Amino acid sequence: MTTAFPKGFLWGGATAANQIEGAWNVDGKGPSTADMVTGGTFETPRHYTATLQADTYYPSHQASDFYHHWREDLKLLHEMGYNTYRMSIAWTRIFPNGDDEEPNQAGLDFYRQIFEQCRDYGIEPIVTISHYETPYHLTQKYHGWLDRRVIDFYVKYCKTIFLAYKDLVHYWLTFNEINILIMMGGYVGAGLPLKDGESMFGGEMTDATRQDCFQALHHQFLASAKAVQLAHRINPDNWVGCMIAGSLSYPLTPAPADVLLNQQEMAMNNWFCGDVQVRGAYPYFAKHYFDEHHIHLQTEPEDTAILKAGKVDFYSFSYYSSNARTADPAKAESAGNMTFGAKNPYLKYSEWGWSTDATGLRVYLNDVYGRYGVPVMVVENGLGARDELTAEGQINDDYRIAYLKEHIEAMHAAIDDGVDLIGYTPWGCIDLVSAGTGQMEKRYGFIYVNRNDQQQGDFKRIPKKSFYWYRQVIASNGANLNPDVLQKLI
Ligand code: BGP
Repeated sequence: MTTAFPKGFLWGGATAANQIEGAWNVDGKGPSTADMVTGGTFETPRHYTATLQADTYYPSHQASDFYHHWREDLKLLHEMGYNTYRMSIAWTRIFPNGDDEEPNQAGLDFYRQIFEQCRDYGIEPIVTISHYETPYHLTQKYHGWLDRRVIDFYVKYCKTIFLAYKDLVHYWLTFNEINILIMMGGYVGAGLPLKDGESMFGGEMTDATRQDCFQALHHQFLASAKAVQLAHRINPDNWVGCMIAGSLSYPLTPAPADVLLNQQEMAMNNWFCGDVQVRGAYPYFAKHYFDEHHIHLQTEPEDTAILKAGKVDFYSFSYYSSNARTADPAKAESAGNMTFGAKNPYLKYSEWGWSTDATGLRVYLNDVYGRYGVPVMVVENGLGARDELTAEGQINDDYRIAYLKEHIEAMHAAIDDGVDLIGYTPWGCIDLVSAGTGQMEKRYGFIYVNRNDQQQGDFKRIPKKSFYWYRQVIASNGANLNPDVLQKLI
Protein backbone atom coordinates (compact mmCIF):
# COMPACT_ATOMS: atom_id res chain seq x y z
CA MET A 1 0.00 0.00 0.00
CA THR A 2 1.54 3.29 -1.07
CA THR A 3 1.89 6.00 1.53
CA ALA A 4 2.66 9.62 0.80
CA PHE A 5 5.91 10.83 -0.74
CA PRO A 6 8.29 13.07 1.25
CA LYS A 7 7.01 16.55 2.00
CA GLY A 8 7.96 19.07 -0.68
CA PHE A 9 8.29 16.38 -3.36
CA LEU A 10 8.24 18.01 -6.82
CA TRP A 11 5.35 16.74 -8.94
CA GLY A 12 5.00 17.92 -12.50
CA GLY A 13 5.66 17.11 -16.12
CA ALA A 14 8.23 17.84 -18.82
CA THR A 15 8.40 19.25 -22.33
CA ALA A 16 11.04 20.64 -24.69
CA ALA A 17 10.87 23.81 -26.77
CA ASN A 18 11.41 22.33 -30.22
CA GLN A 19 8.86 19.58 -29.60
CA ILE A 20 6.07 21.76 -28.28
CA GLU A 21 6.40 25.45 -29.12
CA GLY A 22 6.10 25.68 -32.91
CA ALA A 23 6.42 29.30 -34.12
CA TRP A 24 9.88 28.27 -35.25
CA ASN A 25 10.62 31.54 -37.08
CA VAL A 26 8.43 33.98 -35.16
CA ASP A 27 9.49 37.12 -33.23
CA GLY A 28 13.12 36.91 -34.23
CA LYS A 29 13.74 33.23 -33.53
CA GLY A 30 16.50 31.70 -35.64
CA PRO A 31 16.50 28.16 -37.05
CA SER A 32 17.85 25.37 -34.88
CA THR A 33 19.09 21.94 -35.87
CA ALA A 34 15.68 20.54 -34.87
CA ASP A 35 13.97 22.78 -37.45
CA MET A 36 15.84 21.06 -40.29
CA VAL A 37 14.51 17.58 -39.55
CA THR A 38 11.53 16.00 -41.32
CA GLY A 39 8.69 13.92 -39.93
CA GLY A 40 9.03 10.15 -39.80
CA THR A 41 7.56 6.98 -38.34
CA PHE A 42 8.89 3.95 -36.49
CA GLU A 43 9.68 2.37 -39.88
CA THR A 44 10.78 5.54 -41.76
CA PRO A 45 13.56 7.46 -40.02
CA ARG A 46 13.38 11.23 -39.79
CA HIS A 47 15.96 12.84 -42.02
CA TYR A 48 17.86 16.07 -42.19
CA THR A 49 17.74 18.48 -45.10
CA ALA A 50 20.48 21.08 -45.49
CA THR A 51 17.95 23.66 -46.68
CA LEU A 52 14.22 23.67 -46.11
CA GLN A 53 12.30 21.91 -48.88
CA ALA A 54 8.88 23.01 -50.09
CA ASP A 55 6.18 20.35 -49.53
CA THR A 56 8.20 18.68 -46.79
CA TYR A 57 6.87 18.35 -43.27
CA TYR A 58 9.09 19.67 -40.48
CA PRO A 59 7.20 18.87 -37.26
CA SER A 60 8.98 21.44 -35.06
CA HIS A 61 7.67 24.31 -37.18
CA GLN A 62 4.23 24.07 -35.64
CA ALA A 63 4.58 21.31 -33.06
CA SER A 64 1.77 21.74 -30.48
CA ASP A 65 1.70 25.51 -30.97
CA PHE A 66 2.52 26.09 -27.29
CA TYR A 67 3.84 29.49 -28.38
CA HIS A 68 0.24 30.60 -28.84
CA HIS A 69 -1.36 28.31 -26.22
CA TRP A 70 0.98 28.63 -23.25
CA ARG A 71 -1.48 30.52 -21.04
CA GLU A 72 -4.11 27.84 -21.45
CA ASP A 73 -1.50 25.11 -21.06
CA LEU A 74 -0.07 26.48 -17.83
CA LYS A 75 -3.57 26.90 -16.48
CA LEU A 76 -4.22 23.21 -17.13
CA LEU A 77 -0.95 22.21 -15.47
CA HIS A 78 -1.94 24.32 -12.49
CA GLU A 79 -5.34 22.65 -12.41
CA MET A 80 -3.59 19.30 -12.27
CA GLY A 81 -1.80 20.57 -9.17
CA TYR A 82 1.75 20.81 -10.54
CA ASN A 83 4.30 22.36 -8.24
CA THR A 84 7.00 22.04 -10.90
CA TYR A 85 7.23 22.14 -14.68
CA ARG A 86 10.30 21.07 -16.63
CA MET A 87 10.61 22.93 -19.92
CA SER A 88 13.44 24.10 -22.12
CA ILE A 89 14.44 27.45 -23.53
CA ALA A 90 15.06 27.52 -27.28
CA TRP A 91 18.58 28.94 -27.55
CA THR A 92 17.61 30.43 -30.95
CA ARG A 93 14.84 32.54 -29.42
CA ILE A 94 17.50 34.22 -27.26
CA PHE A 95 20.44 34.17 -29.69
CA PRO A 96 19.01 33.45 -33.17
CA ASN A 97 22.38 32.51 -34.64
CA GLY A 98 24.09 31.36 -31.47
CA ASP A 99 27.03 33.75 -31.88
CA ASP A 100 25.10 37.06 -31.93
CA GLU A 101 26.36 40.08 -30.02
CA GLU A 102 23.01 40.96 -28.44
CA PRO A 103 20.12 38.78 -27.27
CA ASN A 104 16.70 38.94 -28.90
CA GLN A 105 14.44 40.82 -26.51
CA ALA A 106 11.25 39.22 -27.82
CA GLY A 107 12.63 35.81 -26.91
CA LEU A 108 13.57 36.92 -23.42
CA ASP A 109 10.10 38.44 -22.96
CA PHE A 110 8.39 35.24 -24.08
CA TYR A 111 9.99 33.10 -21.39
CA ARG A 112 9.67 35.83 -18.75
CA GLN A 113 5.89 35.80 -19.12
CA ILE A 114 5.88 32.02 -18.73
CA PHE A 115 8.08 32.06 -15.63
CA GLU A 116 6.01 34.84 -14.06
CA GLN A 117 2.87 32.86 -14.65
CA CYS A 118 4.54 29.79 -13.12
CA ARG A 119 5.48 31.84 -10.07
CA ASP A 120 1.89 33.03 -9.71
CA TYR A 121 0.69 29.43 -9.87
CA GLY A 122 3.30 28.23 -7.38
CA ILE A 123 5.00 26.16 -10.07
CA GLU A 124 8.79 25.90 -9.80
CA PRO A 125 10.27 25.77 -13.31
CA ILE A 126 13.07 23.31 -14.06
CA VAL A 127 14.73 24.67 -17.17
CA THR A 128 16.75 22.64 -19.64
CA ILE A 129 19.21 25.04 -21.23
CA SER A 130 19.84 22.93 -24.32
CA HIS A 131 17.36 20.23 -25.27
CA TYR A 132 18.32 18.60 -28.56
CA GLU A 133 18.72 21.84 -30.46
CA THR A 134 21.77 23.80 -31.46
CA PRO A 135 21.48 27.06 -33.39
CA TYR A 136 21.73 25.91 -37.01
CA HIS A 137 24.15 28.69 -37.82
CA LEU A 138 26.63 27.14 -35.37
CA THR A 139 26.37 23.85 -37.25
CA GLN A 140 27.02 25.55 -40.56
CA LYS A 141 29.81 27.87 -39.45
CA TYR A 142 31.53 25.96 -36.64
CA HIS A 143 30.55 22.32 -37.13
CA GLY A 144 28.49 22.59 -33.97
CA TRP A 145 30.06 21.53 -30.69
CA LEU A 146 33.15 20.21 -32.45
CA ASP A 147 34.49 23.75 -32.23
CA ARG A 148 35.72 24.83 -28.82
CA ARG A 149 34.50 28.40 -29.43
CA VAL A 150 30.92 27.16 -29.07
CA ILE A 151 31.58 26.80 -25.33
CA ASP A 152 31.82 30.59 -25.05
CA PHE A 153 28.62 31.11 -27.03
CA TYR A 154 26.80 28.72 -24.72
CA VAL A 155 28.21 30.32 -21.59
CA LYS A 156 27.13 33.75 -22.85
CA TYR A 157 23.65 32.37 -23.46
CA CYS A 158 23.64 30.89 -19.94
CA LYS A 159 24.74 34.16 -18.40
CA THR A 160 21.98 35.99 -20.27
CA ILE A 161 19.22 33.70 -19.03
CA PHE A 162 20.63 33.27 -15.50
CA LEU A 163 20.58 37.05 -15.10
CA ALA A 164 17.27 37.58 -16.88
CA TYR A 165 15.42 34.99 -14.76
CA LYS A 166 17.46 35.27 -11.57
CA ASP A 167 14.42 35.57 -9.32
CA LEU A 168 12.16 33.27 -11.30
CA VAL A 169 14.14 30.08 -12.04
CA HIS A 170 16.25 28.12 -9.55
CA TYR A 171 16.57 24.69 -11.17
CA TRP A 172 18.63 24.30 -14.34
CA LEU A 173 19.69 21.30 -16.43
CA THR A 174 22.67 22.01 -18.66
CA PHE A 175 22.17 19.52 -21.53
CA ASN A 176 19.32 17.12 -22.20
CA GLU A 177 20.49 13.50 -22.33
CA ILE A 178 24.11 14.52 -22.76
CA ASN A 179 25.03 10.83 -23.17
CA ILE A 180 23.25 10.67 -26.53
CA LEU A 181 26.67 11.57 -27.94
CA ILE A 182 27.95 8.21 -26.80
CA MET A 183 25.02 6.23 -28.14
CA MET A 184 23.53 7.74 -31.28
CA GLY A 185 25.76 10.21 -33.04
CA GLY A 186 26.17 13.92 -32.94
CA TYR A 187 23.60 15.95 -34.87
CA VAL A 188 20.79 15.74 -32.37
CA GLY A 189 22.90 16.30 -29.28
CA ALA A 190 25.65 18.57 -30.54
CA GLY A 191 24.76 19.95 -33.98
CA LEU A 192 27.55 18.04 -35.71
CA PRO A 193 26.99 18.32 -39.48
CA LEU A 194 25.19 15.62 -41.43
CA LYS A 195 24.99 15.04 -45.16
CA ASP A 196 21.90 16.38 -46.89
CA GLY A 197 19.19 13.73 -46.74
CA GLU A 198 20.90 11.64 -44.07
CA SER A 199 18.96 10.11 -41.20
CA MET A 200 18.80 12.46 -38.21
CA PHE A 201 20.71 9.97 -36.06
CA GLY A 202 23.43 9.49 -38.68
CA GLY A 203 24.67 6.05 -39.63
CA GLU A 204 26.46 3.40 -37.61
CA MET A 205 29.07 4.83 -35.24
CA THR A 206 32.57 4.46 -36.69
CA ASP A 207 35.82 5.42 -35.01
CA ALA A 208 35.78 8.64 -37.05
CA THR A 209 32.27 9.71 -35.99
CA ARG A 210 33.03 8.58 -32.45
CA GLN A 211 36.11 10.80 -32.40
CA ASP A 212 33.95 13.82 -33.27
CA CYS A 213 31.23 12.89 -30.79
CA PHE A 214 33.66 12.55 -27.89
CA GLN A 215 35.38 15.81 -28.81
CA ALA A 216 31.99 17.56 -28.89
CA LEU A 217 31.07 15.85 -25.63
CA HIS A 218 34.27 17.11 -24.02
CA HIS A 219 33.28 20.64 -25.03
CA GLN A 220 29.80 20.15 -23.59
CA PHE A 221 31.28 18.86 -20.32
CA LEU A 222 33.38 22.01 -20.09
CA ALA A 223 30.42 24.21 -21.01
CA SER A 224 28.27 22.48 -18.40
CA ALA A 225 30.94 22.86 -15.72
CA LYS A 226 31.32 26.55 -16.51
CA ALA A 227 27.54 26.99 -16.44
CA VAL A 228 27.35 25.36 -13.00
CA GLN A 229 29.92 27.77 -11.58
CA LEU A 230 28.26 30.75 -13.23
CA ALA A 231 24.81 29.78 -11.99
CA HIS A 232 26.11 29.51 -8.42
CA ARG A 233 27.89 32.86 -8.68
CA ILE A 234 24.83 34.65 -10.07
CA ASN A 235 22.47 33.20 -7.51
CA PRO A 236 23.64 30.90 -4.71
CA ASP A 237 20.08 29.51 -4.64
CA ASN A 238 20.53 28.09 -8.14
CA TRP A 239 20.61 24.30 -8.35
CA VAL A 240 22.09 22.78 -11.47
CA GLY A 241 21.72 19.20 -12.56
CA CYS A 242 23.04 16.90 -15.24
CA MET A 243 20.46 15.15 -17.40
CA ILE A 244 21.32 11.64 -18.50
CA ALA A 245 19.30 9.26 -20.68
CA GLY A 246 18.86 6.52 -18.08
CA SER A 247 19.99 3.49 -20.04
CA LEU A 248 19.45 0.55 -17.79
CA SER A 249 20.38 -2.82 -19.20
CA TYR A 250 20.64 -6.35 -17.87
CA PRO A 251 22.75 -9.27 -19.00
CA LEU A 252 20.41 -11.39 -21.15
CA THR A 253 21.72 -14.53 -19.47
CA PRO A 254 24.04 -15.32 -16.55
CA ALA A 255 26.74 -16.24 -19.06
CA PRO A 256 29.83 -14.37 -17.83
CA ALA A 257 30.36 -12.92 -21.32
CA ASP A 258 26.88 -11.35 -21.16
CA VAL A 259 27.49 -10.03 -17.65
CA LEU A 260 30.79 -8.48 -18.65
CA LEU A 261 29.35 -6.91 -21.79
CA ASN A 262 26.47 -5.47 -19.82
CA GLN A 263 28.80 -4.03 -17.21
CA GLN A 264 30.78 -2.31 -19.95
CA GLU A 265 27.62 -0.97 -21.63
CA MET A 266 26.26 0.34 -18.33
CA ALA A 267 29.55 2.07 -17.67
CA MET A 268 29.78 3.79 -21.02
CA ASN A 269 26.09 4.59 -21.46
CA ASN A 270 25.47 5.90 -17.95
CA TRP A 271 28.49 6.32 -15.68
CA PHE A 272 30.82 7.92 -18.19
CA CYS A 273 28.82 11.17 -18.32
CA GLY A 274 27.57 10.89 -14.76
CA ASP A 275 31.12 10.58 -13.41
CA VAL A 276 32.35 13.64 -15.29
CA GLN A 277 29.38 15.77 -14.33
CA VAL A 278 28.83 14.63 -10.74
CA ARG A 279 32.38 13.66 -9.68
CA GLY A 280 34.15 16.24 -11.83
CA ALA A 281 36.58 13.94 -13.66
CA TYR A 282 36.66 11.32 -16.40
CA PRO A 283 36.21 7.80 -15.01
CA TYR A 284 39.05 5.30 -14.78
CA PHE A 285 37.73 3.30 -17.74
CA ALA A 286 37.80 6.24 -20.18
CA LYS A 287 41.44 5.77 -21.14
CA HIS A 288 40.99 2.15 -22.13
CA TYR A 289 37.90 3.02 -24.17
CA PHE A 290 39.66 5.90 -25.93
CA ASP A 291 42.66 3.71 -26.74
CA GLU A 292 40.46 0.94 -28.04
CA HIS A 293 38.58 3.32 -30.37
CA HIS A 294 41.55 5.49 -31.35
CA ILE A 295 40.03 8.58 -29.77
CA HIS A 296 42.40 11.48 -29.18
CA LEU A 297 40.80 14.39 -27.38
CA GLN A 298 42.13 17.87 -27.92
CA THR A 299 42.25 19.42 -24.48
CA GLU A 300 43.72 22.47 -22.80
CA PRO A 301 45.73 22.40 -19.56
CA GLU A 302 42.94 24.11 -17.59
CA ASP A 303 40.26 21.55 -18.53
CA THR A 304 40.82 19.24 -15.57
CA ALA A 305 40.34 22.11 -13.12
CA ILE A 306 37.23 23.38 -14.94
CA LEU A 307 35.56 19.97 -14.74
CA LYS A 308 36.46 19.62 -11.09
CA ALA A 309 35.08 23.05 -10.21
CA GLY A 310 31.81 22.53 -12.07
CA LYS A 311 30.23 19.51 -10.40
CA VAL A 312 26.45 19.44 -10.61
CA ASP A 313 24.20 19.63 -7.56
CA PHE A 314 21.90 16.78 -8.48
CA TYR A 315 21.49 13.93 -10.95
CA SER A 316 18.48 13.96 -13.21
CA PHE A 317 17.60 11.40 -15.83
CA SER A 318 14.99 10.09 -18.23
CA TYR A 319 13.72 6.56 -17.82
CA TYR A 320 11.33 4.79 -20.17
CA SER A 321 12.41 1.19 -20.51
CA SER A 322 15.28 -1.23 -20.07
CA ASN A 323 17.31 -3.35 -22.44
CA ALA A 324 19.13 -6.65 -22.27
CA ARG A 325 22.66 -7.30 -23.52
CA THR A 326 24.08 -10.44 -24.99
CA ALA A 327 27.48 -11.25 -26.39
CA ASP A 328 25.70 -13.56 -28.85
CA PRO A 329 25.07 -11.55 -32.04
CA ALA A 330 22.36 -13.93 -33.21
CA LYS A 331 19.89 -12.79 -30.51
CA ALA A 332 17.08 -10.52 -31.70
CA GLU A 333 17.50 -6.80 -31.24
CA SER A 334 14.83 -4.54 -29.79
CA ALA A 335 14.49 -0.79 -29.99
CA GLY A 336 14.64 1.23 -26.80
CA ASN A 337 15.12 4.86 -26.00
CA MET A 338 18.29 5.31 -28.03
CA THR A 339 20.05 2.10 -27.14
CA PHE A 340 19.63 -1.29 -28.61
CA GLY A 341 19.83 -4.71 -27.16
CA ALA A 342 18.26 -8.13 -27.10
CA LYS A 343 14.60 -8.73 -26.39
CA ASN A 344 13.97 -9.44 -22.74
CA PRO A 345 11.46 -12.35 -22.54
CA TYR A 346 10.13 -11.10 -19.19
CA LEU A 347 8.94 -7.72 -20.48
CA LYS A 348 6.17 -6.38 -22.71
CA TYR A 349 7.03 -4.10 -25.63
CA SER A 350 5.16 -1.14 -27.12
CA GLU A 351 4.34 -0.58 -30.78
CA TRP A 352 7.60 1.40 -30.95
CA GLY A 353 9.59 -1.48 -29.48
CA TRP A 354 10.11 0.03 -26.01
CA SER A 355 9.80 -2.30 -23.04
CA THR A 356 7.86 -1.51 -19.88
CA ASP A 357 9.95 -2.21 -16.79
CA ALA A 358 8.96 -0.35 -13.62
CA THR A 359 11.22 -2.50 -11.44
CA GLY A 360 14.07 -1.31 -13.61
CA LEU A 361 13.38 2.23 -12.45
CA ARG A 362 13.88 1.14 -8.84
CA VAL A 363 17.07 -0.68 -9.82
CA TYR A 364 18.38 2.36 -11.67
CA LEU A 365 17.51 4.78 -8.86
CA ASN A 366 19.42 2.62 -6.39
CA ASP A 367 22.39 2.30 -8.76
CA VAL A 368 22.57 6.04 -9.32
CA TYR A 369 22.14 7.03 -5.70
CA GLY A 370 24.55 4.35 -4.54
CA ARG A 371 27.19 5.61 -6.93
CA TYR A 372 26.82 9.36 -6.50
CA GLY A 373 24.99 10.06 -3.25
CA VAL A 374 23.45 13.30 -4.54
CA PRO A 375 19.73 14.09 -4.81
CA VAL A 376 18.04 12.48 -7.79
CA MET A 377 15.18 13.55 -10.05
CA VAL A 378 13.27 11.54 -12.64
CA VAL A 379 12.73 14.23 -15.26
CA GLU A 380 11.25 12.05 -18.03
CA ASN A 381 9.19 8.89 -17.92
CA GLY A 382 6.08 7.74 -19.70
CA LEU A 383 4.36 5.63 -22.29
CA GLY A 384 4.21 6.72 -25.92
CA ALA A 385 0.90 5.41 -27.26
CA ARG A 386 -1.87 6.14 -29.73
CA ASP A 387 -4.93 7.71 -28.12
CA GLU A 388 -8.48 7.46 -29.45
CA LEU A 389 -11.16 10.06 -28.89
CA THR A 390 -14.47 8.47 -27.86
CA ALA A 391 -17.78 9.62 -29.34
CA GLU A 392 -18.19 11.73 -26.18
CA GLY A 393 -14.86 13.42 -26.89
CA GLN A 394 -12.96 11.71 -24.07
CA ILE A 395 -9.67 9.85 -24.00
CA ASN A 396 -9.67 6.82 -21.73
CA ASP A 397 -5.95 6.19 -21.50
CA ASP A 398 -6.01 3.46 -18.87
CA TYR A 399 -2.83 1.96 -20.37
CA ARG A 400 -0.97 5.19 -19.56
CA ILE A 401 -2.35 5.28 -16.03
CA ALA A 402 -1.25 1.66 -15.53
CA TYR A 403 2.27 2.46 -16.76
CA LEU A 404 2.65 5.58 -14.62
CA LYS A 405 1.13 3.94 -11.55
CA GLU A 406 3.70 1.13 -11.66
CA HIS A 407 6.53 3.60 -12.05
CA ILE A 408 5.33 5.80 -9.20
CA GLU A 409 5.13 2.71 -7.01
CA ALA A 410 8.69 1.83 -8.03
CA MET A 411 9.85 5.35 -7.11
CA HIS A 412 8.13 5.04 -3.79
CA ALA A 413 9.88 1.73 -3.16
CA ALA A 414 13.22 3.33 -4.06
CA ILE A 415 12.58 6.10 -1.53
CA ASP A 416 11.86 3.39 1.04
CA ASP A 417 15.19 1.82 0.01
CA GLY A 418 16.79 5.11 1.06
CA VAL A 419 17.19 6.94 -2.26
CA ASP A 420 17.00 10.73 -2.00
CA LEU A 421 14.50 11.18 -4.83
CA ILE A 422 13.19 14.75 -4.95
CA GLY A 423 11.02 15.08 -8.03
CA TYR A 424 9.12 13.49 -10.89
CA THR A 425 8.26 15.13 -14.21
CA PRO A 426 6.74 12.61 -16.64
CA TRP A 427 7.51 13.30 -20.27
CA GLY A 428 5.31 15.15 -22.74
CA CYS A 429 2.66 16.14 -20.22
CA ILE A 430 1.02 18.04 -23.05
CA ASP A 431 1.06 15.98 -26.27
CA LEU A 432 3.99 16.98 -28.44
CA VAL A 433 6.19 15.88 -31.32
CA SER A 434 8.15 12.69 -30.74
CA ALA A 435 11.88 13.35 -30.85
CA GLY A 436 12.67 9.93 -32.25
CA THR A 437 10.03 9.57 -34.94
CA GLY A 438 8.65 13.09 -35.41
CA GLN A 439 5.11 11.85 -34.85
CA MET A 440 2.36 13.69 -33.01
CA GLU A 441 0.53 10.39 -32.75
CA LYS A 442 3.07 8.85 -30.40
CA ARG A 443 1.49 10.58 -27.45
CA TYR A 444 2.62 10.82 -23.84
CA GLY A 445 0.40 13.56 -22.46
CA PHE A 446 -2.16 14.05 -19.73
CA ILE A 447 -3.48 16.72 -22.09
CA TYR A 448 -4.49 15.74 -25.60
CA VAL A 449 -3.59 18.10 -28.45
CA ASN A 450 -5.86 17.85 -31.44
CA ARG A 451 -3.26 17.51 -34.16
CA ASN A 452 -2.26 14.50 -36.25
CA ASP A 453 0.59 13.46 -38.50
CA GLN A 454 -1.25 14.66 -41.59
CA GLN A 455 -1.03 18.16 -40.11
CA GLN A 456 -4.77 18.23 -39.46
CA GLY A 457 -6.40 19.49 -36.29
CA ASP A 458 -6.97 22.78 -34.50
CA PHE A 459 -4.54 22.22 -31.57
CA LYS A 460 -7.48 22.08 -29.15
CA ARG A 461 -6.49 20.86 -25.67
CA ILE A 462 -8.52 18.06 -24.06
CA PRO A 463 -7.70 16.63 -20.61
CA LYS A 464 -7.41 12.82 -20.78
CA LYS A 465 -8.53 10.41 -18.10
CA SER A 466 -4.90 10.35 -16.89
CA PHE A 467 -5.20 14.09 -16.25
CA TYR A 468 -7.81 13.51 -13.53
CA TRP A 469 -5.90 10.53 -12.20
CA TYR A 470 -2.59 12.42 -11.94
CA ARG A 471 -4.40 15.32 -10.27
CA GLN A 472 -5.57 12.90 -7.58
CA VAL A 473 -2.03 11.47 -7.26
CA ILE A 474 -0.55 14.92 -6.74
CA ALA A 475 -3.32 16.06 -4.38
CA SER A 476 -2.61 13.01 -2.19
CA ASN A 477 1.18 13.49 -2.55
CA GLY A 478 1.43 10.08 -4.16
CA ALA A 479 -0.68 8.24 -1.61
CA ASN A 480 -3.75 7.66 -3.81
CA LEU A 481 -2.91 5.85 -7.04
CA ASN A 482 -6.36 4.37 -7.53
CA PRO A 483 -6.85 4.08 -11.32
CA ASP A 484 -10.66 4.14 -11.14
CA VAL A 485 -10.82 7.87 -10.97
CA LEU A 486 -13.89 9.78 -12.05
CA GLN A 487 -13.47 12.08 -15.00
CA LYS A 488 -14.88 15.31 -13.71
CA LEU A 489 -15.16 18.51 -15.66
CA ILE A 490 -12.58 21.04 -14.60
C1 BGP B 1 13.99 11.51 -24.75
C2 BGP B 1 14.06 12.96 -25.11
C3 BGP B 1 12.77 13.64 -25.27
C4 BGP B 1 11.60 12.76 -25.67
C5 BGP B 1 11.65 11.36 -25.15
C6 BGP B 1 10.68 10.40 -25.77
O1 BGP B 1 15.06 10.85 -25.33
O2 BGP B 1 14.78 13.70 -24.15
O3 BGP B 1 12.97 14.78 -26.04
O4 BGP B 1 11.22 12.92 -26.96
O5 BGP B 1 12.91 10.79 -25.21
O6 BGP B 1 11.18 9.93 -26.98
P1 BGP B 1 10.32 9.91 -28.30
O7 BGP B 1 9.87 11.31 -28.47
O8 BGP B 1 11.24 9.49 -29.39
O9 BGP B 1 9.20 8.97 -28.06
